[in-house]
Formats: sequence, C-alpha cells, structure tokens
Amino acid sequence: HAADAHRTDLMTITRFVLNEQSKYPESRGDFTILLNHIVLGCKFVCSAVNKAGLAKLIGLAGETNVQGEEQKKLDVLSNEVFVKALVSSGRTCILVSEEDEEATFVDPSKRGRYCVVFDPLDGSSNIDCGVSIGTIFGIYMMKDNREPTLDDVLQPGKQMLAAGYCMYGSSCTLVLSTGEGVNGFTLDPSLGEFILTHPDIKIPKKGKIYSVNEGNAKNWDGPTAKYVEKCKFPKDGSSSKSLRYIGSMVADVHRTLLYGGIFLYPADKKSPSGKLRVLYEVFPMSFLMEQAGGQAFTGKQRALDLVPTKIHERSPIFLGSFDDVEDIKALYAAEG
Ligand code: AHM
Ligand code: MG
Repeated sequence: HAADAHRTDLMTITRFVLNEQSKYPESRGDFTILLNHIVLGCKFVCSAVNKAGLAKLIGLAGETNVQGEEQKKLDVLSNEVFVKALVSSGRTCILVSEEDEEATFVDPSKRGRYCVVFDPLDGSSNIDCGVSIGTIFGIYMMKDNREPTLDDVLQPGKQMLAAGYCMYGSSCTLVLSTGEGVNGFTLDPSLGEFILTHPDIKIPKKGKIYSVNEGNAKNWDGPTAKYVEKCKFPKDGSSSKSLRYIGSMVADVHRTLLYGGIFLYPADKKSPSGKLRVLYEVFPMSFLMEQAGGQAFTGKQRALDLVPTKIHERSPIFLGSFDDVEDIKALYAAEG
C-alpha cells in the first residue's frame, strides 16, 4: 500500500540527494557532504528560533554565558553556525553571507570547490513576534582550478548548481533544487531528519494572489503601479486577486510556490534597485521558481541572466506563476 510505504520507507534528504547524484558517474559524494552541513545549520537555526521567545522571557539555561555577556542576536548566531559548518565541510572555497561585509575565502587546508551564497536568517524583523523566517542559499562551483577569486561568486544565477531555502514556521520545511525540479522536505523533530513531503513541486500556471509591500506604492514606477491596479481592478472580467504579504521573503515565496500567484519587490523612487539582494535572495528564489515551472523577472530581463558585479548588489524582482509574470513582463515591455 502506497501510503504505508511512505510511512515506513523514509526518504530523508540525504538519501534523496545521494540518489540524485548517483546518476553522475563522476560524483564522489562531495555535494551530499556539503548539503549535509547546510542541513545541520538549518536544524540549529530551527531549534534556536523555536527557543527564542522562551529564552527571552525566562532566560533559558545556557543562553547567557559565564561572563554574563549579552545573548548573541539570532541572526549573528545563525551566521556563525553556517560559516563554521560550511568551512568545516571541507567542500567550500568562498562564502558570501548577508551578514558579512566581505566574502570569506576558506583556508587552503580546508578548501573544496563549491561556493555558497546565503542569507542565514532572512526576515529578521519578524523574529520577535514569532512570524515565519528562513534561511536562503545558493551553490556555485568554482569556475576553474585557479586560485579562488570573487569572480567565482559573481556568476549569473543560471550557473547555480543548486538553490534552496529553509522556512522556520509552524513546521520546518526545506525546499531544494539541484536543477532537476524542486522538492520539499519537512523536519521530523523526533527523528532530527528532513523527510521528503513535497515531491516534485510545480507552481500553478496562474495564481489568485499577489504579494507586495503596498506601503511603497507612491514611489513605484508605471508598470508596477499598473500591474497592482490590474490585480485589484481587472478590466478583462476576471476576478480580482487576493493580497498576502508577510514581509518574510521565504514565507511569501513558499506560499507563492505552493498556491501560485506573484511576489513582487519592485524598484521605487527611493530604492531604484529595490531591496532584495541578488546573490542570496533573488537568485536562489528565481532558480527555484524556474525549476518549478514559474518565472522570475527583474523588470528588464530574466533574473537568472543578471551578471552581478558586487556581492551585496540588489535588484528588483517579480517572481511566481508563469502567466502572472508574463503579465508584468508585457507591462514593462510596453513601457519600452
Ligand atoms: P532582511 O534581510 O533585512 O531581513 O530583509 C529582507 C526582507 C525579506 O525577507 C522581505 O521580503 C523584505 O525584506 C520585506 O521588506 P519590506 O519590509 O520593505 O516590505
Ligand atoms: Mg535578507
């Protein structure tokens, strides 16, 4: 019986990725090892996020160290955990984190061939009220065998080998693509393992939800303003879209992926490049969207074609269901 098989034949994320990688004869398990270290980081952050509210209220044991130093902020702590886990994997050479001004070049003694770009705890303004937050990551391979340089991470998003996010919400969900579709895994806390729960995620071709910070509307450009107007007052007789905006990219994108619709963080007069960062926010989410059958657009071009010039560069982004992104592309094209 299929349902029964599910319950007893557990597809862990490690088993899943090992299966995927075994299709490549040259694979030596390096990617699986790297991913295991990312997963460890996610488990740590998940447990820290779950304890955060409690720790504040009752001073959970171990939260203040012996010197009585102040508790580290969750985003700083998460960053340290990820950096250390990635370096110790022995499979990375360059790390770019939202939390660190400069890229980290891994010491030659621990160096591997993967470059990892990540936002260890995105949506941190949502921590203190218990709303979902997440980790976002993207993985590149070094361009060649020369000494690593920043050029190895300043590659267009389409060169990523894999991308994913982990959402710390009512459950802890890790969504991953290694370029062969998108799969979702949920942490079983009693096992400490991510189990395949959302195989082969496909985004609906068209959705009924738009997701944007409308408080910025007075500064929007023409096409964005027109698009959102169209969501509310469609002229073609179709029904208007619902608005959902959490303000946590991982949660907003996760809902978009599962239910369909569009997520927008457009340019505006105050921030002409939008807010979200190309390497570790825009690229990984765009990669996942395309792999799930959706699209990602910057207002000018396919998001994954962007060639970043700085590690913390920003870009406007429109991503989600294929047809919905098609609509906004048409409005920007009409603008010229
Ligand atoms: P952060 O990296 O400082 O947490 O900011 C990124 C977050 C995203 O998760 C979210 O999509 C966006 O900022 C929300 O921005 P705004 O508050 O301007 O709507
Ligand atoms: Mg962020």
